[in-house]
Amino acid sequence: MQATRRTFTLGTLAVLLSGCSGAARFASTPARPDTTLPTAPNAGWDAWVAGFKGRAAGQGISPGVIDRAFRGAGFIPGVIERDRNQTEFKRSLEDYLSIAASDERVAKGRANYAAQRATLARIEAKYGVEGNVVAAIWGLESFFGERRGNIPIVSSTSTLAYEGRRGAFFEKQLIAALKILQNGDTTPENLVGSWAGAMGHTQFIPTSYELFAVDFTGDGRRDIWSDDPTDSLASTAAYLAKSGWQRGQPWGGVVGSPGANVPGGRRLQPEAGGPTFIVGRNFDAIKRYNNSDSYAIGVGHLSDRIVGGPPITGPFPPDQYGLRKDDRIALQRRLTAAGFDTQGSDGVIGPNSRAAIQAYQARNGLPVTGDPSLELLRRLG
Ligand SMILES: [Ca+2]
Repeated sequence: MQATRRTFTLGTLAVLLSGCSGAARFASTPARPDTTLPTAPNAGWDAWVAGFKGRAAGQGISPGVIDRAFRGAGFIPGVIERDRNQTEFKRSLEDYLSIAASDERVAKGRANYAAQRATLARIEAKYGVEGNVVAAIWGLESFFGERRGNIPIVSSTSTLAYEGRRGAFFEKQLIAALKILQNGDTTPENLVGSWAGAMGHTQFIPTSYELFAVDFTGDGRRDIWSDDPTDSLASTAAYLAKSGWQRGQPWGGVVGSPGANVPGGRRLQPEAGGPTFIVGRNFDAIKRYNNSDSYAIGVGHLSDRIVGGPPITGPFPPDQYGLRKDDRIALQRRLTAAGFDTQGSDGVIGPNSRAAIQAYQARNGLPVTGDPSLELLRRLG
């Protein structure tokens, strides 16, 4: 289940909230449907829904809840498009960490951690999960609530159940979503999330919600969709606690760093030529949230940075083009200075950097590949 989640996250970024929560401060604004992914008439989906309604009723969902949930719902072609365009492309750990613990995310992490300190302390007292770790997951999953997604979940999950690559998985998500509505935790209008059904500040899929979500504000609703992140943060701590989190123990760290002093820890070198980590049970608990070494290292590292820890400097191996991070940063700066804007210089060669390289190549009569190279770096020097 969790292996499926990883593809939904980290791409997907703070509302600076004061330490006090409450209905007055977080007056709920109804979610507006995502106009970038509109529904379209689809007779096959209609027929599928007709059959699904019987199966949902068979699982105890009331006809009234089912009818209301599907009122206004529809097939979303854009969701299928995104599902099909998912590539198995794997980022290097260095690139991943550059994004997961970017200067902006670390700064917002510190501000949000400070703003939520009282809430996070109460959550830690109840679930035994440190607040900086919960804040790090919040930062990776939704950029501290900024990117929660506003695609209607009944439409997205029914679209994927009908025509996606993992139909049975998404039918389960849809049933779990209907149970959320039946339970009264939120309304059909507010039941929104990412195109792949991940919801709220920490991007729970409906079945994870069913297992782990908690009401921490005390209003009787497990409201992870609210602008107030309290229930989401507590639900995340509850998830980690049930996954074996050990309070007071480091997740791990680069060999030789203080974090590497993990009782019962083991060595992990994700990439040849890259840093070796010592990781422990808390690393494994984070992987239960999202089954990826890079994700767990990213959460652990961001959690350290939020409370003042230093960056991981490597050593990391050069990339497939023979460039190290300093080279990539220099390339981005030189391209930008030459009038080919890479939209920042974080050392990660993404679509903006590739477009800038292509524009430079085209202008200079070079083969237009979009690929960085040491030769290009020298040319621009
Ligand atoms: Ca609540």
